[in-house]
Parts: sequence; C-alpha cells; structure tokens
Amino acid sequence: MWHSRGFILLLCAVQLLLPCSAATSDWELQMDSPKLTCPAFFQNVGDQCLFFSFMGPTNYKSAKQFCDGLQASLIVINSTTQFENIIHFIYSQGYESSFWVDGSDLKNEGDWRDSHNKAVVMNTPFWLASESHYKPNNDTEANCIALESTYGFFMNDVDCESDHSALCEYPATVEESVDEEKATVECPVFFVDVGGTCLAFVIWEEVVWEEANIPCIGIEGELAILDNIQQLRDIYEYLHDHEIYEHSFWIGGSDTVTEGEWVWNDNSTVTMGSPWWGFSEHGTGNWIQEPDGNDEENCLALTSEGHHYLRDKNCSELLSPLCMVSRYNL
Ligand SMILES: *[C@@H]1O[C@H](CO)[C@@H](O)[C@H](O)[C@H]1NC(C)=O
Ligand SMILES: *[C@@H]1O[C@H](CO)[C@@H](O)[C@H](O)[C@H]1NC(C)=O
Ligand SMILES: *[C@@H]1O[C@H](CO)[C@@H](O)[C@H](O)[C@H]1NC(C)=O
Ligand SMILES: *[C@@H]1O[C@H](CO)[C@@H](O)[C@H](O)[C@H]1NC(C)=O
Ligand SMILES: [Ca+2]
Ligand SMILES: [Ca+2]
Ligand SMILES: [Ca+2]
Repeated sequence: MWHSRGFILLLCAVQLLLPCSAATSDWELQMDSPKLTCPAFFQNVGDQCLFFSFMGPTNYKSAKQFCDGLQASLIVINSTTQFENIIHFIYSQGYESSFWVDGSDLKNEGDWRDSHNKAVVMNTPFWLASESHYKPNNDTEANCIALESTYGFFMNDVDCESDHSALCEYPATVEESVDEEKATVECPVFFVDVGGTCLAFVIWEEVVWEEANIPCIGIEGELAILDNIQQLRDIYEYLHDHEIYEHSFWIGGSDTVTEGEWVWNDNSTVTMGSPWWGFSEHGTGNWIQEPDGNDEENCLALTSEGHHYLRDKNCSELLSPLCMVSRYNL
C-alpha cells in the first residue's frame, strides 16, 4: 500500500478544477444566483465560495485543519437557502462523497455548537429524519455532523473519527482575535499563520520520513525547519488551540549522513539539548535526553507522546508532515 494516497487525490482535485468550474457556471445560470469571483479551488455556490475537497478521506479535525489551510473554514450551515443551494450543487455535480460541516456536541452531549460556539440549526429541513428516527438522537458515539450521500446529504450525527471529505467556505468565518500582540502574516494557500511563520500541518497524511517532503512539495512547501525556540512554543500552542495535539509530525532534520550530527535539510545545525529536545525514560527513573536512538533513530520528529519536543525517531514510522513554505521558488 502506498502511503501518499492523499497526495495523489490532491493532485486529482487540482486537475478536476477546470471541468468542475465549467459545470458550475451552467448551474449558476439555472440558479440565477449572484456571481462571485472565487479564489482558485473554490466554486461559486449561491452567494458563497465553496471548496469540496475530496482529500482524504479524513476525520472531523483533519477536515477543519484542511479548510484553515485554505484561509477558509469548515462550512457553517445556518440558512435553508444556503443548504438547498449546496445540495442542489452536489446533485448537479453528481458527487457521491460525504462531507463534514462545522458543528459538534463533543463538549456537551445534545448541545450542538459550531466552532464559534453558536448554536447549530436543528430539526427540519436540516437534519435527517425517518419515521422512526429524528437526528441527532443523543448518541454519545456520534458527535460531529456529516452530509452523506446515502442519507440524502441531510445533516447527520456521526462518529468524529469516521472519514468524510471537507467542505470549506471562503472567506473564513471571522473569529474574535485572542492574541493581538503577535504579528500576523498572510500565508499562501494550504498554510496557516503560526506565530508569524506559515506552516501546514498535513494531518490527513501519514508517511515515512523519506516521503514526508512529497506532500510538502505538492503544496509548494518543504519539510519544516525551525530556527528559533519561540516557533516550537507557537507550534505547541497552535496544536492545542486547534485540538490537533494528538498528531505527531516529521520535520526537516536528520542524522543520517553522520550518526549523531543533527542537521536540518538545508545543512544548518540543529541546536542540541534543552529547551529543544525532550526526555525519554529508559526504565524506571532513568531519564535520558533525546536523541537516544543511535543508529536506529535518525529522523527528527515532534511527537504527541513527546509533547512536541524534538525527538529522534525510527525513520520508517508513519507520521504527518509538518511543512513550511518553500524557500526555493518552483
Ligand atoms: C451564518 O453564519 C455565517 C458565518 O458562517 C454568519 O456570517 C451569518 O451571519 C450567519 N447567518 C445567520 C442567519 O445566522
Ligand atoms: C436527548 O436528551 C435530551 C436531554 O437529556 C432530551 O431532552 C431529549 O429529548 C433527547 N432527545 C432524544 C431524541 O432522545
Ligand atoms: C548538504 O550536505 C550534503 C553532504 O554534506 C550535500 O550532499 C547536500 O547537497 C547539502 N544540501 C544542501 C541543501 O546544501
Ligand atoms: C523501524 O520501524 C520499522 C517499521 O516499523 C521496522 O520494520 C524496523 O525494524 C525499525 N527499525 C529499527 C532499527 O528499530
Ligand atoms: Ca452526540
Ligand atoms: Ca541517529
Ligand atoms: Ca528517540
């Protein structure tokens, strides 16, 4: 099995862009909806610019992260015409996937909230209903919302870890700024601003280290190189703020050329010791600072178990790439 399946799907999505947008304009004529100029990848549906990803498939959090990387948001459905326009668009394209939309009852069973903590629209005509079921039905295993082709693209409560495509809306829904001191930068498509650095947490892929640069190149990036400790802090905070801290990442450093000599992919030196490198326990009470893997661990990672400190890991492990914007113009 090839680990870069998601990446290939991404390329397909890019290639599909032309035929897709051609089909869109036919539908717009029928809908007589206002014309919007949408950014690349996005299609005009009703009065919105939407991106139907077909990446993945991914779980709920990955889908959110994917949309954030497009300077977009997982779509908030809150009006009947908007909902109808989306479903009609899906019909017109013949999509057979299912899509995540923003909203969950993870915090409080039965209390459906979107990412801005606003109440999600409930009941008819949004949620799936049969004669014996009216969704959502207080299922503690089903805490996120998907539109599934098998259920007529109605809103349905499903397992947040199940796999669906992302449905993103542009522009991103506005969030109250929490941290005004930090400089913000405009990041290219697929990247998010992490303390002033544009990074992409590619949590919809898990690959060996040697292949981790491939998805980065696919989004005009390269495996991340960290050159100051604040970046490590900013990454940590981002992962927690966005509730994706359970993911582990490959970054662009290794000691494959000379065992014990840690270099970034641009051959600059990786700073050793604290506060960069984490500790591991070798037997009770025997704490050893990483790197600790000698010849068996030659690749640099920020792992969830390791609380996202630097660690040497077996290069054959499957982790998600953490990409930065490429410094080489392609
Ligand atoms: C629907 O949500 C969008 C954000 O996605 C917001 O701008 C808009 O005001 C909301 N509309 C209603 C009717 O709540
Ligand atoms: C779900 O639980 C809430 C509160 O416990 C209750 O008011 C509601 O009727 C329940 N809904 C269904 C469909 O069982
Ligand atoms: C890094 O050094 C290696 C060998 O020392 C060399 O083959 C490689 O081209 C260098 N890479 C860069 C980006 O300079
Ligand atoms: C590294 O991980 C791979 C895959 O899990 C495994 O086959 C290999 O034996 C490991 N190598 C070492 C040196 O532990
Ligand atoms: Ca639930
Ligand atoms: Ca090593
Ligand atoms: Ca290690």
